[in-house]
Amino acid sequence: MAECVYSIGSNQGDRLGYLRGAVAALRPWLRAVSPVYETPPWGPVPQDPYLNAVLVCADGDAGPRDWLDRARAAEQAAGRTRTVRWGPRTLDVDVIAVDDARSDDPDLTLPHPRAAERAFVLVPWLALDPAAVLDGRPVADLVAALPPGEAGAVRRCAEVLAP
Ligand code: A4P
Ligand code: MG
Repeated sequence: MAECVYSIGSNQGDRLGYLRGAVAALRPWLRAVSPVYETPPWGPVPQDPYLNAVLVCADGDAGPRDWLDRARAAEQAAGRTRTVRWGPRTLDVDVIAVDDARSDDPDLTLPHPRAAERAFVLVPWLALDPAAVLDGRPVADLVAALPPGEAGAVRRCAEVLAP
């Protein structure tokens, strides 16, 4: 397995600092970093807006489990706090896809089962890679298929995560 796409998000405390912490933790494998977007909270829990971004990493020797371990290590390094599922957190690092790998394992489901419906994943990913494909479908098509207003509701920020 060569390439991993991560979604990173924060909606507590120093949000940009937490995203920068994730970039620092994943630096050894980092290949590309999307712009940062401020995004309305998705899901059943009322909470503050998120900052989200997408990272592409590569390592020819790594398998899907290695990428999950690296995501968890990045969350730990940021002192992640989260008490409620889908609730506010300092840092969430989700594995969106690892090459073309498919998995139903609840510990690591691939591709990420909700990524295709999430503007906060798709819009940054498309900005980073206009040719991106998720589970055989162009990310550009997935963005176009989002419910009206969702893609426009995620707003690109001036701040950058990495040079
Ligand atoms: N897990 C299974 N597959 C994966 C995968 N592909 N990547 C397991 C990462 N983890 C995966 O995750 C719960 C369990 O999912 C773990 O045991 C892991 O092994 P978690 O990170 O502990 O809990 P969570 O983040 O609360 O759950 P989940 O399902 O990852 O939540 P989501 O779906 O990521 O939702 N709104 C905006 N705008 N931006 C956001 O970033 N994030 C969430 C969290 C809610 N609303 C949001 C955002
Ligand atoms: Mg998560």
